[in-house]
Amino acid sequence: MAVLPAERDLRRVIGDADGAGDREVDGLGEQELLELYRSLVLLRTYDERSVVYHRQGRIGTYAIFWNHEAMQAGVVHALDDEDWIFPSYRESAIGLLRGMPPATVLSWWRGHPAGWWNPDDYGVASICVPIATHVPHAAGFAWGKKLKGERACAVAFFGDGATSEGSFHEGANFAAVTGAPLILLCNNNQWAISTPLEAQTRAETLADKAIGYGMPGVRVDGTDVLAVYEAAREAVARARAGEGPTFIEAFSYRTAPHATADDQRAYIDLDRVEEERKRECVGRFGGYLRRAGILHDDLAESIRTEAAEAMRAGIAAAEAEPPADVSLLFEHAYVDPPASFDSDLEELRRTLG
Ligand SMILES: Cc1ncc(C[n+]2csc(CCOP(=O)(O)OP(=O)(O)O)c2C)c(N)n1
Ligand SMILES: [Mg+2]
Repeated sequence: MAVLPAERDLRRVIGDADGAGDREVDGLGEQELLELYRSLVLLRTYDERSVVYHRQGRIGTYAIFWNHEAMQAGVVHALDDEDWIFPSYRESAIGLLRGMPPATVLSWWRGHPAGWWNPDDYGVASICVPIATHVPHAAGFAWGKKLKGERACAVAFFGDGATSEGSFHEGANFAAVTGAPLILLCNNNQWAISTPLEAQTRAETLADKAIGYGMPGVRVDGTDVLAVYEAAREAVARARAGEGPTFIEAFSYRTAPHATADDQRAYIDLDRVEEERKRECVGRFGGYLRRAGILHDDLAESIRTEAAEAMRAGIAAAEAEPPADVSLLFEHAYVDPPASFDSDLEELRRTLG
């Protein structure tokens, strides 16, 4: 297999605000472009409402993904339904693009068992909170698909910080050696909580790491949904053709706190954040569609309203779930429960009143 040199230039499809440089993507007609826009707005609405629900005490700590929507939607639209997604906490709501109800994801953030979906129902694995530990899971899963002669591929989402973890290395190397049909989607938002990218690596770009594994590495503008889509579509085609994994570095800048528990004023330059927010991904794609005459105010408003309605119904359904029984904390932990199991549970029930 010939290994392409990792590309240092950021791939872009969407041009400037004045339309200079706008390109078209082969095979994407008006309907597909609007579907992509709907997905972006659904994710954006989910994210913005979730911050409000957190402030209102209706969900727990929440990992904000504002301005990461393009890398998530761009990839999902390049997949077929049979392909699997392995999300990190940053892609918690990616299942919405596979028909998962908002109530399910909101329940997950409420710490309620109604938020535990069956991965098989959506082709979406459980949300992975430990950094990078799902990369080997995705690699093994993809290899399994190859061994079975199935057509499906898998994509693992992880951050810039994750590339410093042993699990990332093991998963990437394993996928390369086995020729697994895997897409390694690195969300390079240049921060791992308060650790900046320059403290993370001496590599000039994260895509350069792909060379060491013997796989192609490409860099795309992570706030350009069409550039992400195009790169993901190429990676999927390689995977299906038996050419193994691809590393995609989706480059952006984190323009929201790491999570609702984070006060980024302690370490980030807020002027830079303001600057970056002006190029946020939903507005950028909206501008592209308007310049192409595909999107107009009424349509944009109805897409926003539809997403807001879905969230209103979602939080109502999540809050209508009866509280989970505390015995769940103990069940499934042991094949043979220890002798103290029953009295421990009794004590917990007494403590909780
Ligand atoms: C194995 C492990 N170590 C540490 C943490 C604590 N932690 C949570 S998020 C995070 C930063 C990860 O940054 P990055 O990979 O860039 O992803 P991002 O949050 O920017 O999307 C860390 C260190 C963890 N969840 N898992
Ligand atoms: Mg990061």
